[in-house]
Amino acid sequence: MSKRSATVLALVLALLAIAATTFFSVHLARRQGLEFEIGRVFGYARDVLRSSDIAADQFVNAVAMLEAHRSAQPCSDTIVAVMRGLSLISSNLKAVGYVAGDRLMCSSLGKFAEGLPLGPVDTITDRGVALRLDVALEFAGGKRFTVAERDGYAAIVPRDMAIDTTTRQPNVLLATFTPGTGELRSSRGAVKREWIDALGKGTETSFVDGTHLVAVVRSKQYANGAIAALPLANLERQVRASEMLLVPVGVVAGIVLALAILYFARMQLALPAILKVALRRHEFFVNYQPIVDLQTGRWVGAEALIRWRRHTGEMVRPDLFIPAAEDAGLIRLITARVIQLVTRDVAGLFERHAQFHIGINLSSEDLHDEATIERLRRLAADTRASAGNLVIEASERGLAEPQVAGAIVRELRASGLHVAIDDFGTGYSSLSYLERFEFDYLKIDKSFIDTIGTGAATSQVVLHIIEMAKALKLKIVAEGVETRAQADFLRERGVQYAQGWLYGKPMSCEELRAGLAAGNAATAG
Ligand code: G
Ligand code: G
Ligand code: MN
Repeated sequence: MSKRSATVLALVLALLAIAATTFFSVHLARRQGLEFEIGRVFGYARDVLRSSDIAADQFVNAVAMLEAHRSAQPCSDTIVAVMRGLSLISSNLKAVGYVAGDRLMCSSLGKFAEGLPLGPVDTITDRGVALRLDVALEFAGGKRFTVAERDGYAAIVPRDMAIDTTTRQPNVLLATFTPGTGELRSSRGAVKREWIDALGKGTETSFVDGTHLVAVVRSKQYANGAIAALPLANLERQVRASEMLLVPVGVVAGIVLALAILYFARMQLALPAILKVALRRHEFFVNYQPIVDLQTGRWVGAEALIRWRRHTGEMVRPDLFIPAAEDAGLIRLITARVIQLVTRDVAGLFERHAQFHIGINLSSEDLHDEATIERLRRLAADTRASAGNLVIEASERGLAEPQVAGAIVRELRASGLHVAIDDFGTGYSSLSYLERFEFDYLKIDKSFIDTIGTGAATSQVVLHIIEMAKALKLKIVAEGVETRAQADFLRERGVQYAQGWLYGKPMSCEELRAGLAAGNAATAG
C-alpha cells in the first residue's frame, strides 16, 4: 500500500469512528428514552390496577365479614353497624351495603325504606361478582359509582376512583376495563377499546399506537384491567434529554478514537524512517532469557530477544516494531544488527561453557535470503561456536516458501547450527512443516503451556504436541513456564527444557554472564 492511500485509509477510518460513535450515541439515547417512557407508562397502568385490586380485596373481605354475621335480617341495626365499620376500614370503598332485586336496601350510609334503584347488572365476572358500572346516586348529587355485588352484599366505589390516582399528570390517558368482556369501565382521555385486545392472553403488554405509547395490564387475582397511555411527544422530549447528555460524550469519544487512529497510522507510516534512524543511533540491544533443563534446573542456553530503547527513553515492544519492520522490508537489517550485538555479547562465552547455546530469532525474509547463511557462519566463526552452540528459531510463518527456506535451513545445519521451530502450534500447518524440515528443537508456544491444569478443552493439545515431538526425536522447549505446577507437569511428561518467568525473565548479557559465572550453567556430561 502506498503512503498516500494509507493516509487516506486512516482518515476514512477516523471519520468512520466519529460517525459510528455519534450514530451509536443517538441510538442509545433513543433506546434509553424509550425504556424510560415504557417504564413510566407501565408504572401508571400498574398504579391504576393496584387501586382496582385493593378495592376488590376490600370487597372480598367485606363480603366474608358480612357472611359471618348473616342473619334473617340483612339490614338489621347490628349489620348496618358492621357495614359502617367495614366502610371505615376500607380505604377504596365509599360504602358497603345490601342489595335485593336491583335495589340498595341499606348501607353504611343508612337504611332506605323502599330501597334505592340501582338499575340492571352490566357484567358478571368469572368469580360471580355482578357489576353495575354506571350508577348515579341521587342523594350523592348525581355522582357516578360502580357497584360490585355478591350474594346480595355490595360495595360502592366512585366510578373514577382507580384512574383518579394520578391526576397530577394531565396528559396521561388512563382507563380501567374488565378483561373477560373487554369492556371499558372508566376512562380519562381518548382511550381506545381495541388497546385491550392487544393484551391477548398475557398479563401485560406495551406498544405504540399512532400518537401514544400504550401499556395494558391485567390483574392475576381479579377481573380487573388497566390501561395507561402517554403522548409520544413526551418520549421525544425524553430522547432529546438523553441525547443532550449522550451525543456530546459520543462525539468526544469518536474524536478521541479518530485521533488515536491517526496517531497510530502516522506512527506506522513513519516507523520505517524511525527504525532506520534507530539503527543508525544504535538504539537496539539484546536481552537473553535462560532456557533450563527441567531435571536439574540449570541453564542450557538462552534466547536472544531484541530490545529497543528510543532516544526519548521510551521502550518499544518487539511485537509492535518487528511486524512493522517485516512489512517495511527492514527486518533483515534488524536481524543483522542482532547478529552483530550477539557477536559482541557472547565473545568468549562458548570457550567457558561449551554446552551452552544461544537462540536467535529469524524472520521469514531472513529465511528466504542466502545472505543469512554467510552472516550466521561469520557469527559462528567470530564466537568460536561449536556445533549446537548457535540455534536459530524459525516460526512457521517464517517458512512460507518451503523450497527456498528448506535449502537455507539445510545449509545452516550443515554448518553446525541447530534449528528450532518456534511458537509451535500457532501457525496453520505445523504438521506439514515437521515433515518437510529437519529441526533439532520444538518450542511449544506459551498459549498451550497456559492451558496446563486449567481443565480447558484445549489442555489436551499440549500432550499431543509432546508425543509428536518425541516421535520425531525433537528436543522440546516449553515456552512461558510461569508456575511450578506447569514445570512438574512437563517434566513428568518427559519434556527436557523450559523457558519462562519461573526460571528467569529476559536479562542483560552482563546478568547472563554473571549467572553463568555463579554456576547456573549445566556442566558437560
Ligand atoms: O520477549 P519479547 O517481548 O521480546 O518477544 C516478543 C516477540 O518478538 C517474540 O515473538 C519474539 O519471537 C520476537 N522477537 C524478539 N527478538 C527478535 C529478533 O531478534 N528477531 C525477530 N525476528 N523477532 C524477535
Ligand atoms: O520468540 P518467542 O515468541 O518465543 O518469544 C518469547 C516471548 O515470550 C517473549 O516476548 C518473552 O518475553 C515472552 N516470555 C517468555 N517467558 C514468559 C513467561 O513466563 N510469561 C510471559 N507472560 N511471557 C514470557
Ligand atoms: Mn523465539
